[in-house]
Amino acid sequence: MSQEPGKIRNVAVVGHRGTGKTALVEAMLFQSGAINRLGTVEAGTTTGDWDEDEHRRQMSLAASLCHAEWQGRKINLLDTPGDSGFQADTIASLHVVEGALVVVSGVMGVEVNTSRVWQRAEKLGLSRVVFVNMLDRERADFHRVLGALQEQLSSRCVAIQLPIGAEHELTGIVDLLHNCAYMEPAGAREGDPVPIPAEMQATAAEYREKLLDAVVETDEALMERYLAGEELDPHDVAAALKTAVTNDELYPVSCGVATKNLGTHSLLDLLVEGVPSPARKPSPFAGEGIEAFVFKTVADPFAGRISCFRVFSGTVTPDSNLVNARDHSKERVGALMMLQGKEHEKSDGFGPGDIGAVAKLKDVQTGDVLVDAERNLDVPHLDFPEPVMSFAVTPKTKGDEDKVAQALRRLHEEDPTLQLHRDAQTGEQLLSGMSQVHVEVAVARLKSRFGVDVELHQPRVPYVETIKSGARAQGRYKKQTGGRGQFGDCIIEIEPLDGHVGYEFVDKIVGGVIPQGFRPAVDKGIQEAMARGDLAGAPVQGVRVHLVDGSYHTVDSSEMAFKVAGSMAFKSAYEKAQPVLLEPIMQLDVTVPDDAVGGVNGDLNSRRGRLLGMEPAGGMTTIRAEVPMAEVLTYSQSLTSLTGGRGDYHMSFLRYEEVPAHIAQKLIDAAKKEKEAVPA
Ligand SMILES: Nc1nc2c(ncn2[C@@H]2O[C@H](COP(=O)(O)OP(=O)(O)OP(=O)(O)O)[C@@H](O)[C@H]2O)c(=O)[nH]1
Ligand SMILES: [Mg+2]
Repeated sequence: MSQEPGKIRNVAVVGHRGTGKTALVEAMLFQSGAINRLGTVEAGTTTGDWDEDEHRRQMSLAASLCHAEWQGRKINLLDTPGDSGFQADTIASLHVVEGALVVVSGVMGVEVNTSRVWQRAEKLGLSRVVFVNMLDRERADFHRVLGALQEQLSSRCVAIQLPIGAEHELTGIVDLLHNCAYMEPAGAREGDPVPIPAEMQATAAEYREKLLDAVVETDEALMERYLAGEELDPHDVAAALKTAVTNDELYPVSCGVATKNLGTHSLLDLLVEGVPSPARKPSPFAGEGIEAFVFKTVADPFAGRISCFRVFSGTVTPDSNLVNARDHSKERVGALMMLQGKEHEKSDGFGPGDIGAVAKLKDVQTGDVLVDAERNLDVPHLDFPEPVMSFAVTPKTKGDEDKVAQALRRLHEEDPTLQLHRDAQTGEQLLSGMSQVHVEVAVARLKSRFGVDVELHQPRVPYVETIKSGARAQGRYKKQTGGRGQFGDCIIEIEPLDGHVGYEFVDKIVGGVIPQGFRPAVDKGIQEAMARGDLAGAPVQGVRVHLVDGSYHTVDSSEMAFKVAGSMAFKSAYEKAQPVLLEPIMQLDVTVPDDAVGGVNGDLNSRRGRLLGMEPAGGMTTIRAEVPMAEVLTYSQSLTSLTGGRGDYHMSFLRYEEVPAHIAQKLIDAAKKEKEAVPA
């Protein structure tokens, strides 16, 4: 039956790509007895990375929900992807936990996404625990990494464990809180604690004092006793530590080797003793009746759609009837499932604070809240970032367009940062995502799950055209063939609009030289001509048109004739009004390690970029620049090679600007060639 909230811990395991999160979750599951074999990422046998694409790429692509039992508590563990291309699940996971377990590499220390996810956790007021992993690797150094954590993340990071030995001579860890040691179990379950080895005692005492100093700092009563020289009760210290972690005043730093299962005993103890239970953190909702927040959707080809939810209040039981707070639609909850990676086990209910899953809800989406009765709720906003890069997609088999769109809609349900839309201007289907790998994985899934094959192309840059000066022109359409003729005649004046955006049509006809009924046809004809500018076939914008004069024929004039006249007038005025080509300018924020700043700046210069500023913070620098979109269509590849994969960027549309003459000429020539090749 469902757990009481005080006996639950909800922990998102987060950190930079490849720091060993999945391996560490595997080790905790193994240590706690939830699984019987310690799987490896290499063999594709971990509980967290169960998807085929995850095996192929040796990385987590989505969050996995797992659970372990330790000291009579249920610990829900969310193994999240570290790659920023797959951050949607990481962001959503942080909304349903009280604590974040931040995993860092003992070699690399604080990396780009370590800082990013730390800040996200901070914004959400989550308690944080750090695990310094991979201490068996060459050049791993716990003390250097501890210093980096304190300097770059928070001075309130404090060691709660220490390694015994280093690199390949690492033999165990010291648990400073419990004053004991664990010897390296070489991949077996960690046994009972042993006394701290003699050669470690002095160092352990030194760091234990630092830990006590940090803890009593947060607790006045304890501080008084400590200063009076009293020996502190370990239970009191643990209780004060928990309060400090709960209140975001202290960040304990633990350590070990995930792949050898070293350090997990102490880490599990720390999650139970240090991380607050749901009972100790306030609910973001009203806190009455049933309130379950759907944070993740899995498009399982066999089980159908699976919704993962976190209960904030009440108990969700099988066969209950709930209401979606978003649109008040009714949802019947069928069988409930407790997930362990891809395995599911039937559950008879999830109480307040717990995390569970349910299959086949009607139209529940990620971000929805299910309630038992209608009430007004402030639903937390999952602020997913906008995609940064787009590819044009075309089905390999003609006629598969609908199938592709439908399959991509399903993938979008699973991952909202994957988006599909048609570019109104270029007519292309654009698939946008957070990184090239992100989009490539989506394409692989289209094939493996939905059986559709697509090709990716570089998208076309949505150039536009505009005018730089005013001009006046006449459009006169006259046709006399046999019976009734066609006649339309108008004179227009065009001028640029501020900022080169928009279109305005001003009717200045006096005395009915063109009858009222035909004037909208002139407008229409002009707009049709503007859809494909004569410069490079791009749409024209930023033009105000005055319809100033004209004439008509009582019998031969028609709407059609005035439309053609309007279009002719525009084309001829446009030619005289200094037409130019505009290109989209993007704002680019690139975050790279300090040592890569020179190279990245130089590269941005060669892409016609304008540097706006630089903000260094903790070993990383964020460079802000404006760059033409045409120059950064494949920026992610370049950034990866410039920074060895340690860089990250975000891009958004800023405004349109005139294309420099020499580049514009090439585009105009290319457009001409294309036009000649394809007869209109
Ligand atoms: N030597 C050593 N290797 C480790 C350790 N922990 C993990 N690894 C290896 O490091 C690689 C990455 O581990 P993962 O567990 O996939 O890392 P992750 O943080 O889950 O990666 P993403 O999910 O892609 O962010 C794998 O090859 C692991 O076997 C460790 O403590 N020591
Ligand atoms: Mg992983």
